[in-house]
Amino acid sequence: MSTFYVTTPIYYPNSEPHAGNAYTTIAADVLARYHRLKGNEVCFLTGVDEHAANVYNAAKEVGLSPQAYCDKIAPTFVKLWERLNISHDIFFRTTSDVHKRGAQKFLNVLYNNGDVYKGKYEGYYCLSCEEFFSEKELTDEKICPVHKLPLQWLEEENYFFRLSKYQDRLLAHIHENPDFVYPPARRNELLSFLESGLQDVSISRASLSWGIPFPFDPEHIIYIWIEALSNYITALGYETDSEQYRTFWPADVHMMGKDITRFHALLWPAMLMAADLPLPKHIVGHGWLTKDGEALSKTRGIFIDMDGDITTYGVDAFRYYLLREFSFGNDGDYRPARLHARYNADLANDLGNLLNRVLGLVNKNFEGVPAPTTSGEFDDEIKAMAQATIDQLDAHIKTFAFDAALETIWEFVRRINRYVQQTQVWTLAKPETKPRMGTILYTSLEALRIISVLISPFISDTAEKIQNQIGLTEFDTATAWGGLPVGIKVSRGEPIFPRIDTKKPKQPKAEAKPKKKAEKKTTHLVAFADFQKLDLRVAKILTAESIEGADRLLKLQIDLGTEKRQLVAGIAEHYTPEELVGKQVIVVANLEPATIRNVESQGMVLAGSGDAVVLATLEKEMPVGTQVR
Ligand code: ME8
Repeated sequence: MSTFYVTTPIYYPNSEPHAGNAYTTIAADVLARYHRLKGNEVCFLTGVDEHAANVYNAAKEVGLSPQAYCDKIAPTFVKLWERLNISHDIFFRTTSDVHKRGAQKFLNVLYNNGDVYKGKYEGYYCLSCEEFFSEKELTDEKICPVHKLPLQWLEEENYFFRLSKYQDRLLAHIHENPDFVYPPARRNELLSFLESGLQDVSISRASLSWGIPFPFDPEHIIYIWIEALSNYITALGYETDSEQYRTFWPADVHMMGKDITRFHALLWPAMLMAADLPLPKHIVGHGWLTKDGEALSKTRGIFIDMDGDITTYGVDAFRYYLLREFSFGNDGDYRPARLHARYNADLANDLGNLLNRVLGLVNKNFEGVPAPTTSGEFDDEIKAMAQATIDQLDAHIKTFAFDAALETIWEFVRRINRYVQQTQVWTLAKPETKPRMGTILYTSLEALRIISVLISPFISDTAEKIQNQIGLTEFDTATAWGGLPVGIKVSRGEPIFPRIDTKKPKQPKAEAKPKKKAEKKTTHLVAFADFQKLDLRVAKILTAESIEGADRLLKLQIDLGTEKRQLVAGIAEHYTPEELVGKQVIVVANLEPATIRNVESQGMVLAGSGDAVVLATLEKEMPVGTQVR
């Protein structure tokens, strides 16, 4: 059995956890669950980083000792992880004795190996980052670029770690192991930082009392980052060289946001090199979750209403949205309206309706899961696609492409929907076609069973509900085709994702814009002169192609007579690219260009849009470029 050790950062418990912390922890949870599914022995570590100055200050503000404050906040992380179905094996606290002793032992090793020395430090420091800023990183205003707070000048006698000594080894390691740092863009940032030269880092603080004392000089406490990074080994039992430590170290994946990749990909490996310990295999620095384009920030009060959205849509929809919507390495702007749209389209419609429909047909026409007795069109294609989906999912998980992983599964979900449609299975209830009906329903249910296994690392509650409704009493993790027993009694339970009314998406209060709603109700009359400003023209679609990562969009090249243009249209769910080529459409030719999903759109195609979307066209063809009035 292989082992798999995945970690999240240990978060500062200076306040309760926010959606950014949730994002990282959900991603790490998916990896942990995926590897358990594959039969690997998994250790999933998360926890809190308690000896931080920001924790000390937060405690002071409310008149508590730092320890009492941590004792109050740490459980709020555990509570959130429970709510989010996080399956961690260890929730670690750095105020635990096992960590204190482990961190001291680790520092002793660095000291004894000659990589820690005494010197003087002075410089600008951010209390929230817990980091000194070098001259080249300072702005004129001396403001922290992440927290937008003034930096503080600190001067003291410190111990230093010989980080500079490891520059060449770090460079070589990153060059020789191209998948050490993910995604590649982050790796390139690190390489250019490394090439500009590393300086030794100060690793002790004489001015602070909240922390772990140096083992060989108790006047100093260990710099928070040195202490915090060592949690990845102390939590496993580094101090006593425990069985767990020997089983799981080195880590397979350290998951985190891009803000702290540098600490993990440079400082931490250098510390491990200095202690002669093996290095973690992958450092994954995901993008920044933003709200209205701004970084989430405990200090600046910019947050996502996780609680409200989970209450409305459920934890699985929240997890699904975070991982499906954003490309993991890039920043992503959290939008409740998009969560709503994904809930209804991907979860309620594609997956929920499919399950309901298939189970309804089984219930109506058979006693239990029917036997596959015939073979017919598409059946083999579906079986082959199940295996292809499993393989592609594995490849995407290996590169931390969670959005692509989910898209791959959903392509299969949509294929099964089409299969049901193409075979018109509901028309096959007559005795002569009933065996065929049975095969199609078996194939669809078996596909749904496999889908439930594949989604289980992402949305485990839903996976279980699907299997319950199919009639499986224990969660079946097998992915080989044909595992679904014939004859078991299916139950068509509650819809797994009841549709949430589009007209009334429940929005968090702060987001409600009553003024705009009122405006929508009144009909505005437009002056003729204003209408004339619109340049509507007949155009012909030359090419149409899908846009990676955007299910609903198509990129169109159109001929406007006088010129060719590129447009983006939200019609992918209603038209295939092939159907569109050659069609005449009406476009707004003088709309300001917009960039949609990194693709420029120079105009807009008109369409009737309600439950269906139908392109507006002229009753008869006309030359392209003709004005429409
Ligand atoms: O840095 N979007 O703790 P921290 C996505 N204690 N992820 C975000 C995020 C956002 N807007 N904001 C925070 C620390 N995160 C140290 C770590 S590890 C040895 C010590 C997530 O509470 C992301 O994972 O500031 C980021 O790296 C982490 O929270 C920072 O958490």
